[in-house]
Amino acid sequence: TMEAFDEGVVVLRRHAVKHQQALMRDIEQVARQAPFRHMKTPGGHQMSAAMTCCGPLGWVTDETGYRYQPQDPLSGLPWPAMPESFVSLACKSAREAGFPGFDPDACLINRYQPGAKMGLHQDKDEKDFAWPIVSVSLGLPIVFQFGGLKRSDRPARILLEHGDVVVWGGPARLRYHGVLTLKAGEHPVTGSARYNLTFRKAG
Ligand code: MD5
Ligand code: FE
Repeated sequence: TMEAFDEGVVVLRRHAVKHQQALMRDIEQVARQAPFRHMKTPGGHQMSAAMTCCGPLGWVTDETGYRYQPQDPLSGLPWPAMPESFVSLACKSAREAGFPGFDPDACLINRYQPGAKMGLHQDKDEKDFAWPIVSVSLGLPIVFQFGGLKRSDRPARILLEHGDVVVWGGPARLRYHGVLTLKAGEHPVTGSARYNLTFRKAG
């Protein structure tokens, strides 16, 4: 089912469920090479979501700022390759949402455990905002905040559940967004966590 939730947003509810085993296996595989870590923001705070990356570029934050870079700062090695299960789901979803030719070069993997959240922010470290961001939610549900182009715009709340894929393009690409605190729970596929994959064309 395809749902045009707001201009530029296409929600493919439960679209990733049929790929859940492959996706979880491949998240674990990436994390063996590039472990989940709590990065530090330039303001000196530790992020409550744990992150890792795969693909040619990975998103990092530290005391010096935010950026994409080809190496994992923990190891100095290139980020793990983007698993085929990730690439095919991201490209197929983008195509269904009206973005043929989407060829992501970065996948950020967020792991939320109970108590983790992400404050309102824009994703604007990528070069070309004409490409969408494709997000895939796995595991425990979370309340997503969908704001406007100004931080002060009051966000709408959307529940994101296991398997939901959202393509954020066009006028939605630069909207403020975040997630509320993850509540404790148990999910048959992910245990006590929520994972979110975001596919980006960064470079
Ligand atoms: C998440 N992750 O659920 C979200 C999903 C991140 C992040 O925000 O930066 O890792 S991505 C949601 C997104 C991307 C681009 C635009 C908009 C939402 N939007 O217009 O609301 O962990
Ligand atoms: Fe974001």
